[in-house]
Amino acid sequence: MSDIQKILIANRGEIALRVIRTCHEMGIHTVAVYSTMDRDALHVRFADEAVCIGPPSSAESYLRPDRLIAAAEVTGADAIHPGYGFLAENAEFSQICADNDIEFIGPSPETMRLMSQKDVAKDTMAEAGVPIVEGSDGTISDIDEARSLASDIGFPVMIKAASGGGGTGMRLVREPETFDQAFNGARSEADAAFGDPEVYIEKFVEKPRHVEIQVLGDGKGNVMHFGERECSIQRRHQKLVEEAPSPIVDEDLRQEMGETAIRGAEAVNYEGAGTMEFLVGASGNFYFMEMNTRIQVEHPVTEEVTDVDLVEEQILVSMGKTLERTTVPMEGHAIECRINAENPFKNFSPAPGDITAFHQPGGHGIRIDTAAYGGYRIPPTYDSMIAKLIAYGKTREHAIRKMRRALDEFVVEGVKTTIPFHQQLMRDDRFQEGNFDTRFLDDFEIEPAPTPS
Ligand code: MV4
Repeated sequence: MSDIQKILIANRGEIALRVIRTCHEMGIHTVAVYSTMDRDALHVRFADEAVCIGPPSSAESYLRPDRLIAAAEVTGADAIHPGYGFLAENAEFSQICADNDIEFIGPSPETMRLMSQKDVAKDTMAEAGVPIVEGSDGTISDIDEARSLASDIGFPVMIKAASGGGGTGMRLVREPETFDQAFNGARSEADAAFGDPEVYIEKFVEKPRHVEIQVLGDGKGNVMHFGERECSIQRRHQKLVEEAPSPIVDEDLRQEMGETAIRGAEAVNYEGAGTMEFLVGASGNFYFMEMNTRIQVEHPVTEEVTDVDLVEEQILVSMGKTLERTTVPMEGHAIECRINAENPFKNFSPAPGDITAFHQPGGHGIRIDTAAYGGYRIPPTYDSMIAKLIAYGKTREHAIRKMRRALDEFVVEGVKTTIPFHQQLMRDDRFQEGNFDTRFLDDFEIEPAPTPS
């Protein structure tokens, strides 16, 4: 076991605070980094030390490996926790950390590189016996070859960017007549976004659910899983609500998906926390989509139902802890609502500004992960998430009741938030029945805001 005494958190906002909290519980010293925009941010106050790493622009601060390494060197930090976003899935950054004798809390650069190429990740998982969606063997650049393959697979098909993730460079093609335009469009979008036009093709899975399995590996061949999260409530590939367990996953499917996820992660000798994303079809058929090599925004719902601190586990495996392949039972039900500074009545348009009043709910079964406070100015520069509200109950119904009550208590004044959207969703019949897939929000009609009389 190599001891870690001081961790630099290469992030901001709620996730920086989240990591700082666990470090302090473990007796580990913390170093915050911040842009000049974040001078008054809570992660700067709660860390033992803080280093300014540049101007507001992420490209000149949180995304600068040289400045992060310099900050680690001057403060004597022996490890870097990347959080999510920014450099969390950047293989080059994790290599730079290694080159400077700083422990990167996450998988090896090789594993991160492998999983960042979605076609390669898919091949790797297929070889490990993980089910994948039928499609092209790797990327395909010749349009005639691609069109003929699409016909062989059968329409509808999806075209996906090899360097993608999210929905960028992705096209659904329902009939052969529109294939060429979609193929060229996907390639140029991928090239513009990632500097890589390569795409691959697969059969379209109708009305899928997004279900992901939380895994943890020790880098010595041992991987365990912590069950699934249901993440189908998304809008334009941004998750808004996540829950654990999934209303459609029973103990048999959980075991099957869990063992599949372990097999996949073991095949790449996975180290650290990771997520295997699956599409689940209407009959419980599931297919590997991609692997996220970071701690995710929605990790708290898994923590609530397994009673495991996943950030602590990340740090322990980085220190050399050996894992045992025990099953982690899930108990109860947890739901997370993302509270964003966005106007849900105006197409979720960003709404940065000053929080003039902030009262967060509390009480039994309620957890809030946030870095916001009354008087805090939400910068327009970074992401719009200002809080994660997590409700835990014995059953899904209990968790929904607690969530409704907590949303009704939450006061955020000065900026528009997604709270009214969540209040309506938690009262929606289909949501309450657990009867939804990834298209649910496409035709969810939000009731207009009550006009003040
Ligand atoms: C798919 C699919 C249907 N069939 N692949 C969207 C983002 C990327 N990570 C994968 N995505 C999808 N891939 C096949 N073969 C449907 C989606 C998809 C989706 C997936 C998860 C959550 C929300 C989604 C919303 C639209 C489409």
